[in-house]
Amino acid sequence: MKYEIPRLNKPKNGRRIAIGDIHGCADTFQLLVRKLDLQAEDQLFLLGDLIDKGTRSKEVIDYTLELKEKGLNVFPIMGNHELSFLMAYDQGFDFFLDYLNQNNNEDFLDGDIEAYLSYFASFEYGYDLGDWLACHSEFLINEQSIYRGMRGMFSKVDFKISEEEILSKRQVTGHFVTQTSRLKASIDNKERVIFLDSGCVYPENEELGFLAAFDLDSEELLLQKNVETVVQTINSAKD
Ligand SMILES: [Mn+2]
Repeated sequence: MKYEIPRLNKPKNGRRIAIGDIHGCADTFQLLVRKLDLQAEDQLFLLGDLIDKGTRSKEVIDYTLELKEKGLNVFPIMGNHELSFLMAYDQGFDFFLDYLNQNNNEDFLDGDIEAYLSYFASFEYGYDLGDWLACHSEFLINEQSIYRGMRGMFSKVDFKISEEEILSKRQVTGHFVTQTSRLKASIDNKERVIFLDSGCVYPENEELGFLAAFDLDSEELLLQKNVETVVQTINSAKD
C-alpha cells in the first residue's frame, strides 16, 4: 500500500507554524502556544514525538485535543514515539503496561486509552504544503528507506513521493536533536532542510533545552526555554 502524504493549501490569512519534538514537556508547550496567539486560520504542525522522555505526555496530548476543540487547525504528525506506543499496545496488555511504566506514561490509563490509541493512529506521517514538507524525519533520495533514521520502524510505509517532489520542496522536520546555534544558522542560510528539534527535554545542555516554533512563511523562529517543573535526567540525546 502506497502512503500518500496529504496536501494542504496555504491559508489566505493565516500563518503556517511548525513545532519540533515536545516529548512530554507540557508546560513549555502550553507557554509557547500561548505566545503564538493562534488565530482561526493559522495552521500548526506538531512534528512528531509529542510523547515520552518527559514526564507529562498525557497533558501534551490533552492540550492538542483542547486546541482542536476550540476549532484551531492543529496537525500532529506521527513520530517514532507515537508509533512505538501503538506497537507496544499490539504486543499485549502486560507488555503495554511495562512500556507505559518505562516512559512515564501510566496516566494515559486514567483516560480512555482506546481514544488515545485511535488519536495516535490518526496522525499522518507528514504534510505536503506545496513549498514545504512537514514531517518527523528528513525525506531522502537514494536510500533504502527514504525516511532517514527510520529504517526499522517506518520501512513498512511505502511513501508515494518522487525524488523530484522531494527535491522541489524545503522540509521542516524533527527527530534529530539540533543545537540552537545550528538551527539559527540553517534558517539564516535558507537551508533546504530545517531540523527543528532543539532538544526541549534536555535542559541540562546549554545549547539544547528549547522548544522551537518556526513560521514557514516569515521564517521567524521562536525559541521557548524549557520551563518544566519536573525535569528528568536523561543521559543520551539521540532522538
Ligand atoms: Mn524525538
